[in-house]
Amino acid sequence: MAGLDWTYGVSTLRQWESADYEPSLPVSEKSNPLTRDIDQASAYSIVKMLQLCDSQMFQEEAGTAYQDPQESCVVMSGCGTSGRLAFLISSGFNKALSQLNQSKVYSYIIAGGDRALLSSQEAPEDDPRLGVLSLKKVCEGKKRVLFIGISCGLSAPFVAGQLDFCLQHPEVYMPVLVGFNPAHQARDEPIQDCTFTFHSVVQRMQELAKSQKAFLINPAVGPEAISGSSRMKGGSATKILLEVAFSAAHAATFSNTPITYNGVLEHMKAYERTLDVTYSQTDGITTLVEAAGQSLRCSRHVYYLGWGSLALLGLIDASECTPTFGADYEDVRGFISGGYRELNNNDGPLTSLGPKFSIAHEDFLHLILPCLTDKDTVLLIYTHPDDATEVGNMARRVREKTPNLHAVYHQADGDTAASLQQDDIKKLCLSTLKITWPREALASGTLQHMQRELSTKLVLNAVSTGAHVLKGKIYQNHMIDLQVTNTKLYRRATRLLQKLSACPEENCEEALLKAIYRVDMLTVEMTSSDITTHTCFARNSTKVVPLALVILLTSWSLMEAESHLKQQPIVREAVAQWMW
Ligand code: S6P
Repeated sequence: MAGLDWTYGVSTLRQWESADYEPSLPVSEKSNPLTRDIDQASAYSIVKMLQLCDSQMFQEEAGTAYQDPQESCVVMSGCGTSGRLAFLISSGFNKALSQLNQSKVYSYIIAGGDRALLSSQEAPEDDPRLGVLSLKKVCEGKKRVLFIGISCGLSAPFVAGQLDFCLQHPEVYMPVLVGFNPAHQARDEPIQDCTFTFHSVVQRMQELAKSQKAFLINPAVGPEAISGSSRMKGGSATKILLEVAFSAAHAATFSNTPITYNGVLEHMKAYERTLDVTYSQTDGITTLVEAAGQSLRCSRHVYYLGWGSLALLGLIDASECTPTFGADYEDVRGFISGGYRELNNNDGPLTSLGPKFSIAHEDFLHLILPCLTDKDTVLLIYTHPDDATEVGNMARRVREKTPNLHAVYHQADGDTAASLQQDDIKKLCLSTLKITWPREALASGTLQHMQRELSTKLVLNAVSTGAHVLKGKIYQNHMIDLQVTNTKLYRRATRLLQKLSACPEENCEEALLKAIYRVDMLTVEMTSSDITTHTCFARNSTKVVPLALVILLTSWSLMEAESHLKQQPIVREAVAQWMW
């Protein structure tokens, strides 16, 4: 805690809004002044910093018009986290429709298909044609489609392609764009073989928005705690915005509740309270961050064992560690009770795709439990009392192998039913994080459930981010060991190298390519290839950015730089010594 002051003034919270703060970057790529020292912080301070960052989501006045989706089909689409949230939200609202005996109207698209729900598939993000093809497939035979393209950074060509297609077919498609940058910061980089950029699509949409033929929902929610990590606030804000909109639409359609400004505001406030309820548990979250950090530091693992849709948040959080921190899929893994039956994804079971797609609790028991040690951290995620019996059984199995067992559970205030079971679970766990939901805040079962999901997302994002910070994967508040697997990440990596080495862009790109192709001298073929070729190749390279940085700072050969990084596996420390 030493040296950190939690009484940040409004000026620090809003510093990023100043016109001269990192002026060349869109909000979603800026480094957040609040987390500049996150790499040096204790677990407790990390959690407090994340809380401050998350609270920025409620600082802005959205002032956005919410529409009632009356059409026969609502499609949500996005890449990476945005696609995963499209899946989570469409599943939740389809369930709500089923409970009302209504047919399902929500569909999701994720770039790279269903495998991207559980694993990192960053390349398809760059492909607008793939976006259009998948949209056409989902909408076959539909007469009216409300299309919601989600791109936190207003940047994914996959989504730009879909929006462009919608704009060309207004008789069927009503396009909506959700993201978290001002419109003028939409990406303006040319897209291969396309006449449009994300920016030009946004401009066309802005024009049509005047006559309500297109909609943009793009409040700025402040830079991410870890620069560019839109899985965090970007993902949370996507969930909040779309759930508020769809809940209002459901209430209007099925219970004649008019959509009012105040109604929407009340709903937003319920989410704001979700942050308060969650972060009032800072000590408990800190314990989890420390446990997970310790496991990762000694090259062991973190396992999330979840029940219901809370488990899906675990699967999502785990899958994001690969692209975000250059982690191995085994470092942080999620499992869901009921496996693919519970997941209910478009393509059904994906187990045949490889070991990382084994996601059922049975898989955990067969594949992981036999080799579990007390250096691994296991986290149970559930709702009490709904899942208590199964959780108790699982806790006993895990406890036979390791005491490093923890629980995060949600419970309604005053719900004392079956608390004996909970006492048993508590005795088996090293720590239990109980999130209690005040009854007055629980307007309806659905809202309650969505709040619990958001709360779980915040806790797990804190655990996996904090643990990787403690492992030394972050420099200042930048991920230095990111994978360079699409254009956005390639550009981000080059910018980061420029910032950290103070070398010209040209040299930074050259060092990046040397690290990608693992050569001291680049061939003409390498330098004349396009970014897609580089990012394709980079899929099989590790430690690309740290390697490029060491090359830039030391003028060492590639082999020397590689062996230096091998001797000092904590990337932050390996590069930090050259930076001062
Ligand atoms: C970010 C995450 C990425 C993004 C994806 C889409 O933390 O790892 O997978 O979700 O790149 O970004 P965007 O800006 O189009 O929503």
